[in-house]
Amino acid sequence: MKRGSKLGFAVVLVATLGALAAGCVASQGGGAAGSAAQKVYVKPGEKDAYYAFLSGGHHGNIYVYGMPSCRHITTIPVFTPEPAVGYGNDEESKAMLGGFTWGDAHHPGLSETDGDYDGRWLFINDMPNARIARIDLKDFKTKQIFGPIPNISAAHACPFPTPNTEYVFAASRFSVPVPNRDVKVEDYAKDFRGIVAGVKVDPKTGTMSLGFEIMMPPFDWDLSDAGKGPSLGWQFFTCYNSEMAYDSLEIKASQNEMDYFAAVDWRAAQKAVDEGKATMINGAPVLDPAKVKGIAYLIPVPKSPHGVDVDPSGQYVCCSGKLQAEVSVYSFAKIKAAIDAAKFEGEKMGVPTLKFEDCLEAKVPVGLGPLHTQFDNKGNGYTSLFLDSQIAKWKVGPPWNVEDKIDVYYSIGHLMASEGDTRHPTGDYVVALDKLSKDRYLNVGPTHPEAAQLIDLRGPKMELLYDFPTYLEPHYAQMIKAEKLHPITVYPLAENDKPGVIKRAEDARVERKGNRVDVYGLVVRTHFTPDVIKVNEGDEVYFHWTNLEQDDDIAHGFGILWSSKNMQIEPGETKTIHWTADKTGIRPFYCSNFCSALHQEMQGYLEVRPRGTPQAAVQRPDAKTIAEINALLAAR
Ligand code: RUQ
Ligand code: CUA
Repeated sequence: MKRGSKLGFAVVLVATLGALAAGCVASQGGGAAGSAAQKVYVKPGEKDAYYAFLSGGHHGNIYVYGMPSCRHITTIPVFTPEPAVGYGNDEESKAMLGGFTWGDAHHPGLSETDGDYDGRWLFINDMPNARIARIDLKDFKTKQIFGPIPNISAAHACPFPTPNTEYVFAASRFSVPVPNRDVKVEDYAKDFRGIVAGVKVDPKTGTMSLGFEIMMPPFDWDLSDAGKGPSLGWQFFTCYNSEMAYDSLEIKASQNEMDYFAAVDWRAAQKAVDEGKATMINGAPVLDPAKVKGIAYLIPVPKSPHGVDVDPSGQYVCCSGKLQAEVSVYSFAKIKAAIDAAKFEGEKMGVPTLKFEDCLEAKVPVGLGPLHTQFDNKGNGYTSLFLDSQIAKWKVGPPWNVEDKIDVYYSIGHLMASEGDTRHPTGDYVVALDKLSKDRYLNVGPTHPEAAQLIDLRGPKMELLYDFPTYLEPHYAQMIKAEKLHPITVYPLAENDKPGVIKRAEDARVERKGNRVDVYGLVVRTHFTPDVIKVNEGDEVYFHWTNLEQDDDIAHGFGILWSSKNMQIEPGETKTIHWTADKTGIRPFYCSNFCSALHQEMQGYLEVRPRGTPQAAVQRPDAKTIAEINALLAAR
C-alpha cells in the first residue's frame, strides 16, 4: 500500500512535469527541450498556441487545427454545401454559393496590418471558378464569395493579401480568349490571354470589389506573393508555359530555359483605371500594358517556376524552379533599379522584360523539386522539395548556404511556418503539407488520407514532432498566434436585425400571401414556437427561425423529414430556409442538433392539406402557449 502510493506519487510528478513542459511549449513556443511527445502534448482543458487554417482543396472548405497538438477543431464550409449546419441550404448561404456546389480551395490568406496577421479575416480562392471568399474570424463564417471574376480562367495565383489588406489578387492559371469567343485552340498564341486582377478590400468591412485587370501574355500564371517593406506596392506572380503550348504541356511547356515572374505595380494599375485608361471587358476594367506603361514587368526565372515568396524583410523575392535544384533569389532593389533605368531586354505583348543577371541576387542549391519557401525569425528560409521529399533550411543572405535538411513522408507540396508570411515569423514550427501519405496510416482503401507533419524549428536542427492525417486536400495553409483571435461565442440578440427576426413569443406567427407562407418562429430549449404549422400542398414556405439562446454552444437544428432541408441556428442567430410543401399529409420536423436533456422532445408537425384548403391569413400560437414560452424564457 505504502509502496503503491509512493509509486503513484512518482507517476503523478513525472506526468505533471511533462505537462508543465508541454504547457510551456504550447503557450509560449519558448524552450525546445523535451521529447517530441511532450512538445505536441496539450493537456486536456488547455488550448493550443496557434490556429492553423488548412485549405480543403477540392473539398472546397477550410479546416481549422490547433498547433502544436495538431487537433482538428472545426471545418469552415466555404465553397461547398455542408448539410450538417445547413450551409448552402439556408437562403443566405445558398445565394452566396451562387448555384455552385463545388470549389477547389488552394490558398488561405489571412488579412494583415503593417505586414502582420491581424486576425480579422481569412480569404481563400476557388481556383476553377475564379472566386475569392472572405471568412470573418469573429465567428468563423463565410461572409462573402466574390466572383466568378470576369475574364479569369482559374484563379490559382490567389488571393495572397497585401500587407495592409488593400488588395487580394487573382491570376489566370489557364489562358482563354479575352473576351471569350469563337476561336480555334490552334490560335492560342494569337488569341488567348492571361489576366492578373487586383481585387480591392474595403478596410472597414472587408467587402471585396474589382479594382483592375491587366491583360497578360497567355502563360500559365501560377503563384503569387505580396511585396512588403521596400517592395511594398508590388505583387509578384510566377508563370510556366512561356512556350505558349496548348497541348502536351508536360513536354512542350518545359522547353524554355527561362520562364518568368511578373512584378505588378498595383498602385500604378489602380491609378490608370481611375484615370480612365482601361477598356471594359465583361464588366471588368482591363488595362493593356502595350498602351498603359509602368504597371507590369517580367523577370526571367529558370525552369518552370512554381512558388514565389518574399522574405520577411521584403528585400528578396525567392522563386522555385520546379525542374531545377535551386531557389533563385532576386533582389528587389536590383529589380527596381533596372525598372527605373528602363534597362529592358525586350517585351512580351507590351510587358517589358528585364535581364536575369540584372535582378538575380543568389542561387541557393536546395535540392530537387523546390516548390515553396517559408521563413523564420532567425534569417532562415525553408524550401519544400517535392522530388527529394525533404525540407531544406537555408541562410537568407550571404553565404546563401543550406544549413539543414529533414525528410518528410512523402512528396511535400506547400509548407506552412508559424506566422510565416508576415514581416515577423515566429520561428516555432513549420508544417509539411505532403501530397502522398502512402503507408503512414491505417489503410482505408485506395484513397489515402493527405499527410501533414509538424516540425519544430526552435533547435539548431529541424525536428519532426508529429504526423496527422487530413481530409482532401490541403494545398496551402497559414498559422496565426491564437492570442490574436477573439471569436464571439454567441450572436448578441440585441444586435440581431436580420430579416425575419422575432424576439418575443407574441410575435411568433405564420403569414400567408397567396401560396407564399412565412413562418416567423423561435427556437429555445426545448421548443419550436410555433410547433404546429398548417399549410397547403404547393405552398412555398419560408421558415425564419430565431434562436433566443444566449448561452455558449447552444445551437438548435431544424430538419424536415423526407427532405434535404436542414440547418443549424446558433445562439442569437436568425436563419431562413425555403421548403416547398410537396405532398399532402403530416410532415414532422425536429431539432437536429443535440441541445439539452429534452432535445429529443424538440419537434413539431407540418400539417399539409390539399391545395385550396381555406387557411387563415395569419396563424398565431394561442395565449397559453405564449405564456408557457414566456415563462420558459424568464426562467433561463
Ligand atoms: S499549389 S504545391 Cu495549388 Cu499552391 Cu503549390
Ligand atoms: Cu434544440 Cu436539439
